[in-house]
Amino acid sequence: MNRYATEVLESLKRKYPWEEEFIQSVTEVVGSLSEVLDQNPNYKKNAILERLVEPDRTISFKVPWRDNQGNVQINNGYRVEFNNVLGPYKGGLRFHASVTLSTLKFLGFEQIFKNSLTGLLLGGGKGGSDFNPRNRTDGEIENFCQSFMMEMFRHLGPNKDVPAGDVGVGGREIGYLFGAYRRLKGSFDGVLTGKGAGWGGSILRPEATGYGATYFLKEMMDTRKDSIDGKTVAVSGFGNVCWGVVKKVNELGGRVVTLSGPDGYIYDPEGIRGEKVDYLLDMRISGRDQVADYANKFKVEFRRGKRPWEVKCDVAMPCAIQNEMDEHDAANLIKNGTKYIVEGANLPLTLGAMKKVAEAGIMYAPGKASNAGGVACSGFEMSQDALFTKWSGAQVDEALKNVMKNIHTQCYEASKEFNRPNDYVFGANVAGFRRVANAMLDQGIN
Ligand code: 2IT
Repeated sequence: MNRYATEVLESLKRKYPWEEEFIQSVTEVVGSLSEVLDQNPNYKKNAILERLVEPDRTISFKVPWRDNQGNVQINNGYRVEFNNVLGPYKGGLRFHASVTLSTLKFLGFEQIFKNSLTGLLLGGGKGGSDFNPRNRTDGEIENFCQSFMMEMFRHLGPNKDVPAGDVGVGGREIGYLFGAYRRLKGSFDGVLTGKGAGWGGSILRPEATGYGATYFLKEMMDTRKDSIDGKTVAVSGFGNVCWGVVKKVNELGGRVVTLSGPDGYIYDPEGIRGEKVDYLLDMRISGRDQVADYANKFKVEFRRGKRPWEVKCDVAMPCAIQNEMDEHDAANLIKNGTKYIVEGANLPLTLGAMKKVAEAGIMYAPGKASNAGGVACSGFEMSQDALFTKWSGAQVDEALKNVMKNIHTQCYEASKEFNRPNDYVFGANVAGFRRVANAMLDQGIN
């Protein structure tokens, strides 16, 4: 690695040794930047890396709320406003028991480059809470969201910071959060994305991440004169991203054979189609957080405590959570002849898995490129809200396709430029970094 990048990384490790996930994401990005940093000494001279790895500000607050038993519960809430040189801070809110500040710093850092790749005016941020939605009632979710927004609202604004959903935050939660914001602020602002289609949301936003990832897969396959038609796809997760992938893969003639949850995975060799697709939505809203229900309902195999990466598939699309595919899983996929890995989640591959996959020559799309369709559609939602207008589904889909095609081209071209053909990790990091770093140079030290 270039000396400057190494120094910045080492100093970060000394400063935040406990922020493992954040260090992992920075290591992943700066590992690609040696040539670009060598090429343009202005980056070092202006301390671009040092400024990029430190969030503009981190908001941390208490979220007290009352549960159905009448007990007072306390959770931690956060918003990491990382970088806004390319637009308002933009990125999801994650409600999950595992959420820490390190998780949100890693997600916020990724988001800067992802949002940069979309070509839209979107800065990078992320937020959330260690609130665990599992087995909570609708009313409890509402109480929690209202309390969360009681602090969060003062930091938001349509040109300032615009959160969205992420793991544990879907249309229902965005509804409660938006209602609370609107009342507290006394203003109807386009301040959250993923809103209901009837009150400022964009058509196709729920599908956009999964559709976008599948469009990215298609672009990659096109470079090899290959196609999704007839391919077997293993997917993890059972949430929003997974649901979009299943729908689009079906439409393009592929077959999705797995889903997973914290309890294990299901194997449905005939493919997840028809009413089974809609059942994904029922599972999420049930709050039970398990996929065994699918196996019981449709009489398919359930493998408890296992991950889907042991099945034979042409394409693997991890759509659940960070570090859900390790070296061992990657070795299994390689052994089984998997040709493509496309990330729907953020950083689902460990650094070890990424290394294995690269060595095996698998076509591998990192999430900051392949899952950017979600935030891109959020960008479209912001444009619609700003003009008090509404795009048609066809218009959104066309714009989404264009963004994904353009991200693919940027990755492909950047990897070619530095003689690393088909290295999409390298290409995504370089292209994402250059746009944001050049904007920082243009805008001076701040
Ligand atoms: O990881 C992500 O890109 C998201 N959770 C979506 C962010 C957004 O602002 O739509």
